Amino acid sequence: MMFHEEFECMPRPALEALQLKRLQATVARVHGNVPFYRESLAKAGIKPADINSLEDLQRIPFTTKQDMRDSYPYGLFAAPMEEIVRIHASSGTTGKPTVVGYTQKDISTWTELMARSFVAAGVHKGDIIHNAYGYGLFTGGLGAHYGAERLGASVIPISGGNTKRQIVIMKDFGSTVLTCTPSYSLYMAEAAREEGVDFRDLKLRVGIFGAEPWSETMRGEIEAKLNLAALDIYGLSEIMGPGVAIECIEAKHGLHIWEDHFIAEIIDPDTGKVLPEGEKGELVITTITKEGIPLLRYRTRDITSITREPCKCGRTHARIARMSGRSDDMLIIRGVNVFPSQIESILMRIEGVEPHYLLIVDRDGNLDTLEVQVEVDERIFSDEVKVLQALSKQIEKEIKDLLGVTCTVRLVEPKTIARSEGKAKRVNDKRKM
Ligand code: DLL
Repeated sequence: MMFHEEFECMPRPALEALQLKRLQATVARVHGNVPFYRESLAKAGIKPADINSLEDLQRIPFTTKQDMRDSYPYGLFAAPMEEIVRIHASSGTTGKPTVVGYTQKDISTWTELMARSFVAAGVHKGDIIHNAYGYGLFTGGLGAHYGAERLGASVIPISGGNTKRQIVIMKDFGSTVLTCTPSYSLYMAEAAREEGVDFRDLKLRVGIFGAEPWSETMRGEIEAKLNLAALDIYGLSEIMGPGVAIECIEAKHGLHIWEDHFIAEIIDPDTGKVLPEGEKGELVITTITKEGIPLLRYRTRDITSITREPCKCGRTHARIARMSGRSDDMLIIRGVNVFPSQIESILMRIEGVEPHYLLIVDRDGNLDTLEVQVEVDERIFSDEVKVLQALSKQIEKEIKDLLGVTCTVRLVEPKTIARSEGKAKRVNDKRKM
C-alpha cells in the first residue's frame, strides 16, 4: 500500500529531474528573500542561474545550527510573517532554541508526508493511533497528529506523561498504533506490567518510534515487550519535523527519505567532502519545496549512510541507515570515539540487563573515566554479590573488547535510572562543566 504511489515509485531519472527543478526554485527563493543566503551564495560566487545539475549543489555552502541561532528567531524565514501559520522550536541543550516557521503550504506538505510515512509503516484508515509524542513546540505531537487525520485514521492526542493513564486508554480505546519515543515505549511496558496489563491483550500492531537514537537490539526488546512491529521514523524540526524518513513495513531495513521534497547527502564531518554511497558520515539535507524556512545543505550532525539500491517495497526513494548517533554526541574517551548507541547494543544483548542506562563521563586528573550505570532485573539484583560482580566484569570486558574503551559498570536496582516521557537522557558528561 502506498499513499502517493506516483511519487514514491517514480523512476529515478524523473525523480532527479524533479529534484533539480525544485532545487533551482528553492535557490532562487532564498536568494531573493533571505539576506543570509544572498550573502553566503555571493561569497561562494554562485548565482541562482549557475545551478544546472544536482552536482552543482556541492558548490553551495553548508547551513549550520549556529547559522540558525545567529538569525534567531526569524532571520532565515523566506516568507513574510503574514504567511507563517505555525511556529515550532527545538530546545537543544545549550543556548537559544532553533525556531522554524511554516506557511499553509508547508503544513500541508508535512501533513501529506506524515500520512505517506504512516502508510509506508503499514498504518491505514481505520487504525486507532495513540499519539504519545509531546504536543507543543516539539514537532512530534502535532506532526504525527495531522498526518494521522489526513490518513483518515482515528488519532488519540494523548501527548506524553501520566503513563498509567496511557495504559488504561490504550487498552480501553483499542489503540492499534503507538507513536512515541522508543525509550518512552519501554517505560510504558514497565508501567503496564505494574498495572497488571499484558501487552498481548492489547490491540497494538505497529509502533512508530523516533526522535532519539535507538539500536537494532532495542527494537527486538520493544517488539518482544509490546508485542508489535517497531519501526524507525526520522525527522528534525529544522527540516520539517517527523516524517522526513521512515522504514517501510515490507523491508524494515533502512529509512526511505522522501526525495521529492529533500535532497540528502552524506559528508565527511571533518572535511565537508561528499562521501560515496554506502559510506558512513554526517547527513546533510536540502529542502526543495519549503516556503517558510527553506534550508540549503543543512548539517544535521546525525551519522548515517545512504543507499539507492532498489527496495523490495517498490519505492524508488533512497534509504538512510538507522542513525548511529550524532557527531556532537560522540564521546571521546581517552582518544577512543564511542557512540552511546554502541554501548546500548552491547548492554541489550546481555540477559537480565534492562534497557535503562546512563553513561557518566568524568575526568580523574588527566584521565577520562566512563561509568556505565545500568539496571538489572529483580532476579539478578537479589542474587549474591559475587554474581553481580561477575556480571559487571563481563560487561566491562565486552565493552573493552568491542569498543576498545575501559569503563566501570555499576549495576543498579530496577527503576533507579530516571525515565523519560520524551527524549531520553543517556549521557552525563561532567567534563564539560
Ligand atoms: O525529534 C522530530 C521527530 C519527532 C522525529 C518524532 C521523529 C519522531 P527535533 O526535536 O528537532 O525533532 O530533534 C531532531 O533528533 O537531528 C536526531 O538527532 C534525533 N532523531 C530524530 N529521529 C531520530 C531517529 C524531532 N529515528 C534530532 N533516530 C535529529 C535517531 C533521531 N535520532
